[in-house]
Amino acid sequence: MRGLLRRLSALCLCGFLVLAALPARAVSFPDVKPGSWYEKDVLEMADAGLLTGLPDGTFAPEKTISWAEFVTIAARCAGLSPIQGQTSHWAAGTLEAARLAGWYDWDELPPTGEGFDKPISRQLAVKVLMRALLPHVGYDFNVESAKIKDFSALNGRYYEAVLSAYAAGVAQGDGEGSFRPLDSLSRAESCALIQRARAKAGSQTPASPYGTPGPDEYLPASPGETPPAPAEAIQGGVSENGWLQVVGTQLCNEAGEPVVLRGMSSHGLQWYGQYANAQSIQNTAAYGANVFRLAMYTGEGGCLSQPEPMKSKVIAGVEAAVENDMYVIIDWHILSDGNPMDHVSKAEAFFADMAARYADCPNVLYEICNEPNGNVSWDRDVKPYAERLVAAIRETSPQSVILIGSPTWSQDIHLAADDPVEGENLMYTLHFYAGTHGKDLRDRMDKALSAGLPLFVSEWGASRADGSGGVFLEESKVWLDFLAERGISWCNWSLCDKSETSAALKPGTSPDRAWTEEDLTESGKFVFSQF
Ligand code: IDC
Repeated sequence: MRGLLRRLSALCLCGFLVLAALPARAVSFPDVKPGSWYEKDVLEMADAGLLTGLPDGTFAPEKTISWAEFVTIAARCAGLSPIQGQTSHWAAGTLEAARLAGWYDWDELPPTGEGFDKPISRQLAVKVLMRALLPHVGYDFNVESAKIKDFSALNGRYYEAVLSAYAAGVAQGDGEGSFRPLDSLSRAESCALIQRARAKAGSQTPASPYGTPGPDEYLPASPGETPPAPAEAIQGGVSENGWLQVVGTQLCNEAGEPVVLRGMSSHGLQWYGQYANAQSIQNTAAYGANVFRLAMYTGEGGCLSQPEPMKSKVIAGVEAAVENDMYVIIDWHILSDGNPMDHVSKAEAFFADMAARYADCPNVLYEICNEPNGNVSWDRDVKPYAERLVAAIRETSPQSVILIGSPTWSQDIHLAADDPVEGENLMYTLHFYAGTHGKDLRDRMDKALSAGLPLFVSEWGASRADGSGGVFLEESKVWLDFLAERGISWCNWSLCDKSETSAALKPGTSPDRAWTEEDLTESGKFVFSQF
């Protein structure tokens, strides 16, 4: 009886009732005007049994589409069947199936139902649609992001979905070229979006469930032309290598021999600072790491809002690295605050303090701006910032290695190569995520190296660029081989137990004891085996 009631109420509530079981017929709606821009898409989808109008027989093209409506249509398009839902909402079963298929995450729409009838944002609609119908579309980050006028408004979590949707021709900007990621979509706009995805999916092999890439989608790219590799790069700790120096493009030890640093980056010290303690850092050394990166976020509750506690964390982290004979990177982790110039005076004061404190300490490297992004340029912002910071550090630390970022999350090394900062022992950071970045970025690295730019991969992940997805171990291996051939040093994101695939530790792992393989995630096992 309850089941019947539920089904009946589902019938009444479902504005977008799916009629897949009924024979195709020509549908019409009084408010879908002949000749309107959406007429064709709406009627085709109705004819295909993917949607109907509202109970009053209208379609309501201008009405905002809800999560439940959008995901229901996407599920029908992808052939995803409902499962047992967690509430009695008419779409609960479909939403549960979609969530478990990885079309969206728990925090984006909790299964408890309070958001089911709320508008779905454009970025989430695109994510759901791409994962439902076109999970393997690749894209060139620079090409696609350049198409989006308001790209800086887009959260990094949605790059993959939105950029691949642009690459596939599924997402298009509004009249002004903006994507407006947080705005809602009308029902008519949704039809246009879904129809473009269906057309594109129709011309491809059938979609497989998100998260299990087809065999040829992520084929490892072969490394490009290799510039001469360093004769024989050595590892080892600080007692063996002493002060580092940059010779040509190569990081070298005090004796001038090529050296490679490999190790972990912390996650945000304000969140996962417990894994930057002496025991955890020692645990990475036990697996062969000779460097540790201290990611001191500036924004997001980091040192701009709590300078003293964050500075103490950094100092404790440096001490732990020194005890373990490791090199250590002090990272000014700009992220949501994309332009380093925004807080240049604070950065100068911080690094001046650190450089004075560690003037005699060969362990320390300074990374002055994690990832410039958004409305930021090399000439106008990052280079002048780097010049000021290099000057501040050099007052007391004439020879330490300084790592410099570049626009587009430290990927625009070509801009730095064209116009590098003057000085000794300067290197440029390149960040990559194996599930997102591939051969294009490696080719760019080779070009920059050929132009004489010293590179340091101070952050990379085996996940996608949003820190989750995958893990992409084959792609990671291609990347690490590429770096090894070129004697390039790296730190992996990240040493923490957060439930995201880039994390090296399983949830709940104690920072206060030695670790075994059992404590490591898939990414952690792979990365620790590569030190
Ligand atoms: C991510 C973390 C994630 C956190 C997010 C926002 O993995 O848990 O919620 O930052 O603070 C970067 C950044 C790095 C990102 C990482 C993955 O330097 O801070 O960490 N990433 O998205 N650049 C590219 C990817």
